[in-house]
Amino acid sequence: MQKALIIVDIQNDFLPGGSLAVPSGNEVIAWINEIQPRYDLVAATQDWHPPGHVSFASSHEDKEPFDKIEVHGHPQVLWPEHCVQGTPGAEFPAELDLQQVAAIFRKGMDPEVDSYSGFFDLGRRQSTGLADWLKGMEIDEVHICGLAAEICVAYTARDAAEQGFATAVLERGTRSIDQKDYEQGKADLEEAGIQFFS
Ligand code: VGL
Ligand code: ZN
Repeated sequence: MQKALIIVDIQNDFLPGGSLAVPSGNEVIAWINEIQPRYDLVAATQDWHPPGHVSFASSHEDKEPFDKIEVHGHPQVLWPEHCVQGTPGAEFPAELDLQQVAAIFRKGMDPEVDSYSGFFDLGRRQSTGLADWLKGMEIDEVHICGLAAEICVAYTARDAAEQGFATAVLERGTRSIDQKDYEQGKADLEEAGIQFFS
């Protein structure tokens, strides 16, 4: 078994003080640093939106953050502006150890389509190449940590399992924005065969 760790969206905007902060999101960083040496391969994802991205409430008239709309026939939650390419909010925090990170997969770059998973956008139009890269590295098991637990971590885990990887979410390495949404999503993921390690 070759095991990979995927660190999802540990970026300043998702940390306390950021524009789309995950409560206590900063608490996972030291542990994620500590566990990286246990893996054969470590990758990170980076939410990386152009200004005016379709997922920003500010890109739509009369909309507020957390309103729900439809984009190209898919439900879309509208967010505060976050992780805009080249801004400090999109950067990884200095405390996150990137030394062992072999590759960074950026997502959410299409102005018209949002992307939660590190593998595919929400419309499933484009792949980031993460699955093929992991397979090329002969990875068969992936462990997922990062932010936010019920959004980008959950979508990444679902796609990892669907791509045929033995998949686990590392609960010590993740935090949610909404605990109730997380618990609901967790039940669905467990049904899809995804493990949760506490
Ligand atoms: C995320 C909302 C919008 C995340 C990214 O990383 O969980 N959430 N973009
Ligand atoms: Zn985003």
